[in-house]
Amino acid sequence: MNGTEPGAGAASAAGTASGAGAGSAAASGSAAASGAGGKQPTCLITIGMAGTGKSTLLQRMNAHLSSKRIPRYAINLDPAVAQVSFGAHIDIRDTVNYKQVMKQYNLGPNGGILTALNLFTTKFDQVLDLVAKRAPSVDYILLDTPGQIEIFTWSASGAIITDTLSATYPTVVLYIIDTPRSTAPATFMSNMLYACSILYKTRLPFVLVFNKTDVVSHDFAKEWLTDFESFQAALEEDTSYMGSLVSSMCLVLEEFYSHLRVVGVSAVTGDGMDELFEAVQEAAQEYMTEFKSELERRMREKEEREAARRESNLQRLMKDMALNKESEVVLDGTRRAGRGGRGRRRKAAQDRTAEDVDMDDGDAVDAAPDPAVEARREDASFRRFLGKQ
Ligand SMILES: Nc1nc2c(ncn2[C@@H]2O[C@H](COP(=O)(O)OP(=O)(O)OP(=O)(O)O)[C@@H](O)[C@H]2O)c(=O)[nH]1
Ligand SMILES: [Mg+2]
Repeated sequence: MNGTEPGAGAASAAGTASGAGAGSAAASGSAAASGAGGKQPTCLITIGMAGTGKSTLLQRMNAHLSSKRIPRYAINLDPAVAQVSFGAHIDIRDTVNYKQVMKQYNLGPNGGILTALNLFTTKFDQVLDLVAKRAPSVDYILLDTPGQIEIFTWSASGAIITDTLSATYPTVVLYIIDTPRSTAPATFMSNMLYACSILYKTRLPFVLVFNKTDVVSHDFAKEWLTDFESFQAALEEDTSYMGSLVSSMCLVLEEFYSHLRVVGVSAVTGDGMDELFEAVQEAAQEYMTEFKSELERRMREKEEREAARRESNLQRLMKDMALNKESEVVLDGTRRAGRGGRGRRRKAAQDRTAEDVDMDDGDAVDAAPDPAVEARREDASFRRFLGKQ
């Protein structure tokens, strides 16, 4: 991981365009949000099954932004890609060699990619540091991900990536669909179920991006998403045993559909880019109005739970210490010698002090540490320690 500028023209565009960003960004519908901490770029995470065109679309988005002189920062999270066609500022392949991961952990390609990403996310705080340095001067952070969609449905790394980014930046998921491959109702439904589970897991604003519209228009999908009966009609032609299941799933997903933004694009021809960035801007706005407050509520709840846990630990500790203090009062020296480690150490210290004082012909009892003072000191230092937890 180096976080250096990409070699291609994108680098110079990103670097030089930052000053011009404001005006041109507004013209193209830049979603850079400004909050209390200054301008915040919008994170766009492309997620989708293998071969749907995520990397090609990212390259297209990068070129689109570059043509409008909008500064952006690109991150490649696919360890298995042979060539990164957009200029990645951070590339997972600089940090993890997934082929070696496969060998070392005796994994197949899918397991290798998943494990490589898991290893990389252990360093994600460093990635965030690099991003934070450039964040004030860019409008978008673009992330390409591998086609192993399970990363974002159940793997730990997916949650770390989406949670940490969305905790700082307005974050939008672009769920990429291969339009020509989704024309069969059952395949379409299966794709929607994936999209739904990703939305459920990430809880982030979502744009459904129907890619490859140069091959097949996404009009059929728009119709199916908004008109239940037309989807039913398509299903009736599908006589497979899945028909009735898909039909009932469709009803369940109606609510999901009602919150979706849908756009059709072609990563190859560049069609639909303006619509895509308009949808992104709306989604980023939704992050600010709905998701951010929900996220902050979840973080507040977590902090409250932590504070309650600390307080309860402290109470238990105080109780234990109060018991110890009572013991100090009632127990005599002989009894103290039989106590646990701290009591023994304190007794030894007292004995040493007594010996020292004896040598000076002083008063051993006066020189011994006052248990009450000591307990107060311990008390204060434990409070400080728990405060840091
Ligand atoms: N016709 C057409 N082909 C496309 C489009 N977008 C991508 N492709 C092609 O689809 C294939 C897969 O594209 P990628 O961008 O590698 O897909 P990906 O989702 O990144 O794939 P993985 O990284 O393996 O998950 C390539 O052959 C692309 O040229 C498009 O809009 N139209
Ligand atoms: Mg790819």
